[in-house]
Amino acid sequence: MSFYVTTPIYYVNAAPHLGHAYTTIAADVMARHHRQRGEDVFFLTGTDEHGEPVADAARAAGIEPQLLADRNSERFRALAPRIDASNDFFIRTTDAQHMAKVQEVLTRVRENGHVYKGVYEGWYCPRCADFKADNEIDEGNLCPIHHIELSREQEENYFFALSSFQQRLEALYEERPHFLAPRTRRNEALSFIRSGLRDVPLTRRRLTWGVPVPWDAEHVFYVWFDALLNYYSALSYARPGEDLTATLWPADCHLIAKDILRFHAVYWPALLMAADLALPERIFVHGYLLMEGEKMSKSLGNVLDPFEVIDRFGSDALRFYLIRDVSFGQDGSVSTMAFEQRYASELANEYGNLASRVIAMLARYRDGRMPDAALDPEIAPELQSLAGEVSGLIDEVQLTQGLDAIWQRVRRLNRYVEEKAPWQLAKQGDQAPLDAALATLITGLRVVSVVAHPYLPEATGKLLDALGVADRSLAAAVPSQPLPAPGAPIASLPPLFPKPE
Ligand code: ME8
Repeated sequence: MSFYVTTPIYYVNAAPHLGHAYTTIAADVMARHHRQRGEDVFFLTGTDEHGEPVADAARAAGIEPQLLADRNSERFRALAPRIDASNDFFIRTTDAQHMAKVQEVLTRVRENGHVYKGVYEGWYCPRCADFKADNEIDEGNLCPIHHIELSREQEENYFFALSSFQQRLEALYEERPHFLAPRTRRNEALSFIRSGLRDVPLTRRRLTWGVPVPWDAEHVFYVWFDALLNYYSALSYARPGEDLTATLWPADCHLIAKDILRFHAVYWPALLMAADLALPERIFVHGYLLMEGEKMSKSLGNVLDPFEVIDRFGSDALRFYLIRDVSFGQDGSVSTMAFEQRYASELANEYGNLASRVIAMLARYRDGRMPDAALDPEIAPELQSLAGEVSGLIDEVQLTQGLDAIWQRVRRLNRYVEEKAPWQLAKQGDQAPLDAALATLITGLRVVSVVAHPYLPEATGKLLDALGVADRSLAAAVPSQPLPAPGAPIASLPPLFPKPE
C-alpha cells in the first residue's frame, strides 16, 4: 500500500510565510499518519521558479531570475525542517530532470493532437500568471486578487485545446464525487466547467524565463503547465537511480488552497487526460488563513512570520494551533491572542500538565514503575476506538476533526484524574484501585500520544520516550498492548510546553 501526498510548489518571488507553512504542515500530518499505518509514503513539496512572478521580482531586485530562485528556494527548503515537515523530496522546477520531463510530456500532448497555434487576446495578470476573461476582472480593469491594473495582451501562442475536454471533465466530476473536496469547491469547479471552457495558452512567446518549447525555440511553456507537472516529474528522479512513477503514480492527494482551484480542478485533469496519464485520487482544497479579515499574502504584506512563532513556542505549537483553530477546508482568522490562549490552555495545561502530573504520581506512589493492572473498563472503549476514528477522518482529510477526536480523549483523561483522585486512593488500604487508575492513565497517555504523533511529533515523541515506548506505529495505539510492560521504569519528564520567556 502506498500513499503519495503533495503540497503546491511555492513561488520563489518572495519569502515563505504562514500560509505556506500551513499547507505543508497539513500534508505532513497526513504523511506521518499514513506512515504510522505502515504504508509506503511519499510526501512532496518544493518551489515553482519560472514565469513572470519570478522574472518580474528578479528584475525589480536587479538580479538574474536564477539567483533569486536559488536564494528563495533555499528559504522554502529551510522552512520544512523548522516546521518538522518530513517531506521525502523537495522539487525545484529549475531542476534539469523536471524540465526534461515537462518537455517530454507536453510534446506527447502535442503529438496526441491537443495543441495548435493561435493568437491570444485578452487580460493577463502577471502576479497571478493567469489569463482572465472579461467577466473575471474588476471595475477599472483590476485584478480581483492583486488589485493591480491589468493590461490587454495580444500574443501568438501555442494553445492547449482545453475546451475539447469539457465533456470528459464533466463526466469526471459526476462519476467521482470525491475527486475534489470539500463539496462546495467541487461544485464551484463543476459549474466553471459547465459554463464553457476556453482553450488556454500552453506557451509564451514574450518570456524567456521558463522551460523551452522543444518544437519552437522562440517559446517557453506557460508556467502553470510547467508547475503542475512537478507532481508527476518528481517521481522520476527523487530517488537517485530509481523511478518511482510506476509504484506511486497517480498521487493520492493534492493539497491546495482555493486560490489555485481552477488550475488543479480543470487544467490539471485535462492535461493528464491529454497526456494519457492517470488522474490523482483526490484534490483537497483548504481555506485561507486570514489576518484581520484579509487573506494573508506576500503581495498584500499582511503576514505572520512562522519562524518567529517557532522560535518562541516550538514547531508543535504552530502545527497544533493552525490545525486546531482553523477548521481544515474553511477560511479562518489567526491571531497571536488566539494562539497564546490555545497554547496555555490546551497544550501546556490539558496535555502537558496531564503528562507531568501522571508521571509525577507514578514516581511518588509506585517508585516510577508501571503498575500491573488492567485498564479501567469505564474508559477503555474510548481509547480503543481512537485510532480507527482518526484514521477514518484523516482519510477524508478531516484534519481538524481528527485532532478534535484526540482532544476529547485528552479531556476525558483529565476528568478521570479528578474523578479518581489518585492522591486519595493512595491513602486507603487496598492499593488495587490506585494501580488501576495509574495504569489506565499511563495507557491513556500512550494511546493519545501515538495517535497525536502526526500532529505533535516532538512533544508526543518525548512523552513516549519517557514511557519507554519506541513504537510510533498505530499498533502502539491499541490500549490492551502491555506498553509499557508491568514493572517497566518510567522516566521523569520536563514540561512539554513550558511558559515562553
Ligand atoms: O500559487 N492561507 O504558489 P504560491 C492558506 N506556485 N494557504 C495559503 C495562504 C493563505 N493565506 N497563502 C498561501 C502558487 N497559501 C503556485 C502553485 S502548484 C502546481 C503551483 C498556500 O506561492 C496555499 O497552499 O502563491 C496556496 O494554494 C499556496 O500557498 C500558493 O502558493
